[in-house]
Amino acid sequence: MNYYVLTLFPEMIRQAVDTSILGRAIRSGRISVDTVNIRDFSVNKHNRVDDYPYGGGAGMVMEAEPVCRAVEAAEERIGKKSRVVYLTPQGRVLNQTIVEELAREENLILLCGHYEGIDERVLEQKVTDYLSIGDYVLTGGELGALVLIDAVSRFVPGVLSNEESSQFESLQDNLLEYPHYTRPEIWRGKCVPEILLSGDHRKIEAWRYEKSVERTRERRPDLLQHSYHVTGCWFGGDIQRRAACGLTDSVSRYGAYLDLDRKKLRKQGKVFGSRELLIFVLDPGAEIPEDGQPWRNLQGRNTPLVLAAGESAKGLPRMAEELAARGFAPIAVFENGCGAEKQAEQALEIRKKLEAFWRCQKEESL
Ligand code: 9D3
Repeated sequence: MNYYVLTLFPEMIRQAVDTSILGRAIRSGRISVDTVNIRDFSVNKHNRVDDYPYGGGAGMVMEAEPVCRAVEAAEERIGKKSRVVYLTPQGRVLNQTIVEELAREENLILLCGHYEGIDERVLEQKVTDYLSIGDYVLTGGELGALVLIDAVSRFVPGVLSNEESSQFESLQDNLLEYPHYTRPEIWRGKCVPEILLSGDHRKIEAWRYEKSVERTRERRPDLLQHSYHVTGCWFGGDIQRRAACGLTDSVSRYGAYLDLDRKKLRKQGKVFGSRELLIFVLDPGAEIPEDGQPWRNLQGRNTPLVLAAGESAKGLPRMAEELAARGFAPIAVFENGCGAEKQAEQALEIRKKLEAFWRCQKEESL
């Protein structure tokens, strides 16, 4: 990932990115951070880049021309079309989904404003994304750019070591992380929860999930409104099972698995709620057993659904329709493969679709 930061204070960017994990990532060539000093593109003999606002009012406004030339300088260095992110309190608030989406870019141009803002005309011409880092007031865009660089770089392969990278992100499932403990077992009279010493991994998992939910309810009840439970199910063989489990694990820390090939399950069926997500992987070429289709006893209650199948999938849209008639809301249908290479891409797509789904639900209920 190559970042191009356009700013009046390049040393502020350099200071931060040459340190710690980002510094290491730069030295190993996994990321690069180029700074472009907007002042170098001043069109004024006093090197000024700001002027009074038309219409009056407080503060100064950054001129369009130097900003435009700075963007073009970055575009020339890159040599192809890339996103231009303007850090501004008026942007969409950055979140983990946006971070992961940005991490898929090869180059990012980050524009940092100062003073009251930047002449609207150059923004209209050059900016592709308006992003804020939260609802509070900063003195300029540099800290926003740094926050973005830090969060995005974690998703660049090789930036985090195995130790540092967690397979599971804290915000998966929209739940906070469970509490952590290390030695000593008793510290100033306080014990480590007994269950963590039991060695019973199923129980430990269940306890951690419970703690995650409890903690989210206490500290971030707003997140809980968007929490969901993921079930990955499959119909077919090992390939489908692996795809279903892989996809489930990449969107959820606490996902469940369901083998639709099991006769018993086909008989008893299962009803999913609206706070669940069903990921359904099948091989549409597989022989469908006489006692019905694999979805025969699956029922949704407005349950978001992801359907995926192997390369030769044909009947998928029809299956999506049938499942829709059974109470599922198809949010994504992947017809062309569900291998490991595609997994990260599909997981991100699922998360984006799911967020849109929740947004829709919320609007409908208003
Ligand atoms: C004091 C000026 N404000 C008018 C009431 C508008 C204003 C302009 C520029 C407020 C802050 C800034 C500088 N902030 C950023 O450039 C910025 C920012 C932020 O302030 N909050 C959250 N995210 C970001 S990203 C860039």
